[in-house]
Amino acid sequence: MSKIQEIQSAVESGKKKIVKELVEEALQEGLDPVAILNQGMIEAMGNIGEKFKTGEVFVPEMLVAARAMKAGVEVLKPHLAGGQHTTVGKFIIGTVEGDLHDIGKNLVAMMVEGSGFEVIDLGVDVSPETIIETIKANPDCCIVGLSALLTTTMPSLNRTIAAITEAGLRNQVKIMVGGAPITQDFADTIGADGYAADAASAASLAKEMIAS
Ligand code: B1M
Repeated sequence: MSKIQEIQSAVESGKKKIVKELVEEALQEGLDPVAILNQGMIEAMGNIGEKFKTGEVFVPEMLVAARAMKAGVEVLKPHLAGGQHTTVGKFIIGTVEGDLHDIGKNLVAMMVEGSGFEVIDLGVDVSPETIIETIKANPDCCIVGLSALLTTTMPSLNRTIAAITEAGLRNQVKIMVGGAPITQDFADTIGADGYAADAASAASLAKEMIAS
């Protein structure tokens, strides 16, 4: 079994300590941090999601796998995020109301921060009101990033954008959306300014948004 396959299997079985050790070893062996993330960890979460769908695993298994992945991401973080220190703008990010998934959102926050933004991470289950208060408290914020992982929380994206518009703040910020069930079409339908499929694309899109 290759090191990346070992990482994948340890993430899937929720072995947090072993994941940390394996990621450290993989980096020492010179493996590409992006491959460790994509093929080792994100693929493992995809597998665990499939097993959840077919009833082979339940919520506790998803939870321990998520914790194991987070432990691995902590080790990878300095190798992924890049070393830019100047601030190109403020980026508010959160997972929308009703949704507790934060691994993808955290990866987006990390990559966006690595590309030079100051990131204000509001966490999960973030209400439209909290987003609005945060924009008001940070009038220099240029982008709001919203993540949703459940089909049932996709309407929260819509509600959040509508609330930002009603609060008269829509022209002040660009809005980026993402998350597994989101598509470019959906983003267009709800009036977002942009959609990114993954964390690296989110970081490039953020830079494009402030350049335009
Ligand atoms: Co949940 N869950 N979960 N879960 N969970 C999914 C999403 C699911 C697809 C599993 C399945 O059925 N196959 C399914 C949703 C089905 C649907 O809506 N159609 C599901 C379900 C049903 C549920 C519960 C309802 C289960 C229950 O209680 N019966 C429940 C809901 C709780 C809630 O939120 N209210 C629930 C709970 C949980 C846990 C808490 C146990 C745990 C989350 C722990 C955590 O995040 N701290 C969990 C997990 C781990 C998953 C899976 C297995 C993995 C998610 C993940 O971390 N993926 C997931 C299955 C799957 O995704 N295949 C599943 C890895 C991550 C790197 O990818 O988040 O997609 P992702 O992020 C990507 C891109 O989407 C994008 O970039 C990221 C990096 O490349 N991206 C953005 C994300 N946000 C972005 C924002 C952007 C741009 C790009 O701009 C701002």
